[in-house]
Amino acid sequence: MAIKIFHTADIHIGMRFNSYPDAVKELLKDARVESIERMVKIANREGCDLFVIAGDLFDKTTGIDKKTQTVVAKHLSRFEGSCVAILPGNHDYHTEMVDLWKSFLSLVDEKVLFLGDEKPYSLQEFGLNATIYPAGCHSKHSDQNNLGWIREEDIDSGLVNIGVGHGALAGISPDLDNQYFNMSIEELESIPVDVWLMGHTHISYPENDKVNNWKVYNPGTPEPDGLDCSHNGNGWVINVHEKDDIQASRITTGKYKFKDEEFYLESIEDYRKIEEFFKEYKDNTIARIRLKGTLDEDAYKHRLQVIKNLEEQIIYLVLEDSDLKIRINSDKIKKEFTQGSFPEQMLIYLQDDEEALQLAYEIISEVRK
Ligand SMILES: [Mn+2]
Repeated sequence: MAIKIFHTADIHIGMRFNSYPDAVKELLKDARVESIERMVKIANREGCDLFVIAGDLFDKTTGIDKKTQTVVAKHLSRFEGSCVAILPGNHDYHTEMVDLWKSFLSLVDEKVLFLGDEKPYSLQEFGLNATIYPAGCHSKHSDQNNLGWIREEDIDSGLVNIGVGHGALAGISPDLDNQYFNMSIEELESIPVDVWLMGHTHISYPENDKVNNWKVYNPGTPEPDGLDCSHNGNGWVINVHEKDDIQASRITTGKYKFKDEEFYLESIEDYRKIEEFFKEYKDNTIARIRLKGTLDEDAYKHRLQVIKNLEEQIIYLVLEDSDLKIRINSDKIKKEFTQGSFPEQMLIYLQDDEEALQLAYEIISEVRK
């Protein structure tokens, strides 16, 4: 009866990363393919029988070159368990018109089972006492999920029954316009399969790293894919000992880390906050930092040195410092304005009210441009 499953989804091979410089773009693109290799190694080490990709292995249905497809097929062929089951998601949906799957499935070995239709897929021929019930995608968008046919099925409770689905999980991933095969946890739980292996939502579910007898799983993407991704990439290892004895552990699978941070600076010492934060992030990090606050002129200029050091430490840094201001003091006023002039008089007058002084200085500087 026992089956050990490695569950991933949303690898999005072919994602372009066009907002990054070429060298960074290539690293991020390659990382998505490499994540397959890494996950297969983990699944082998864990002794998994079944490797499930619950949709969006590919980012799109066109433009995935043959070489990339071949490398993905090769990585999957290294899985030492019995079967690799692949569900089409809403990015790599399946129709007769889509050549991607025809092409890719001609490259994979006989362990790969493509879950392209609404029907039960028995795993007996792979030596596993289990059946998969898929709810994949045949289009990019749909206001209806594909669970309907499974509800009508006579599910044999003597086998391990595995639901594999792709769509927005209500309350967990946003789907405001109801266009991503929306489904609720309650709806999934009401169907008498033993586990649901989901994809689409890019964060991991449930929250705990280890759970017992849990039914609905979503791994989230295995490789972080942008500044809005705050996790390190995950997959689930789900051990179905018996139908009522299921243990699952979340596994970290990602290579790159994205950090989107804001720092408030009031003095030159505050740059330490940045150095401190990034201490643990070395070469596998991409970051955006937004600097806010007000600094004396020398401290303000020092930001360039701090940024330079950080740029050398991590892979790529985006700096947003338009909200970081230079503090206005009497020296600066004297240096910039003619003595006795109206602006000089006004700024001196406002000297004790830092906020008003800053504002007046900005307005005057704007007018002078
Ligand atoms: Mn998706």
